[in-house]
Amino acid sequence: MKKIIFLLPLLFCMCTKSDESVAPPIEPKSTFAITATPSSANVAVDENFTITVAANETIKGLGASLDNFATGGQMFTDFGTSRVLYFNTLGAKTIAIKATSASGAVFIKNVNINVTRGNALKITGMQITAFDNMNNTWDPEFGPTDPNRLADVLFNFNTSQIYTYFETQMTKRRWYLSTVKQNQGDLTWDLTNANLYINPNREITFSLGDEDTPPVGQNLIPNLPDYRIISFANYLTTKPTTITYSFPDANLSFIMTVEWAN
Ligand SMILES: [Ca+2]
Ligand SMILES: [Ca+2]
Repeated sequence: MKKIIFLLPLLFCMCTKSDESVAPPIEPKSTFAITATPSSANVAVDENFTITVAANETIKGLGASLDNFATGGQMFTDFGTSRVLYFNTLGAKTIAIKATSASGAVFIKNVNINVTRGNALKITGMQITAFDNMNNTWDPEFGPTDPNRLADVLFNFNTSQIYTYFETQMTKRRWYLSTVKQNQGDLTWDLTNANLYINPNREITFSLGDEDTPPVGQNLIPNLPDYRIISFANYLTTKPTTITYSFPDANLSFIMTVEWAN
């Protein structure tokens, strides 16, 4: 930290015309420092881990970021010293932990985590084979034989997620929103490159819609709840690569293509 504090005034001097130069501001000296320790540096998709933060002074503010605070701010809160986190995408992650002391000193500590697949299942494709009023009119502004009357179909996956690094409870949020198949199209989506890795014991909330202009759309699942829960828990031993989900009460069925971990 001392080197950084020294470099900033130096750059300032180099960029300033000599006749306008002013003395660099004197930074208040601080010995405030934190450590941030992950419970494991190698975790699997959807596997919980903790980061424990410790400091040599009372922490008044604490923030975390995956983009070095390019987006989002620091959360000032009365927090514990340990947080449960997880990732649902693969690869190397850098979590920047920013702490502020009671006197306003800031210290940033990076934590590097590598996320591996573990036993995560990968969703690779989706085909809608039936939905309510399929092949009939969802866009009544078009005539009874006009192909444009057909639904412009898209689907959504929600999963339970921790939205910020400081939530202690999971809430359901969007995991994936599909492209739109205009006027039903082929009702088939290649999801190979969508990076849809998920612990097979977790649930997905599936919803299906017709896109309109403006894109508010209509729900294609006619009765409540206007979504259906899907799970892979029944297939842990058989590990099929295609799974058909049918919900006759909603005239809904679809085939999901998946890839199991070895
Ligand atoms: Ca349409
Ligand atoms: Ca439409």
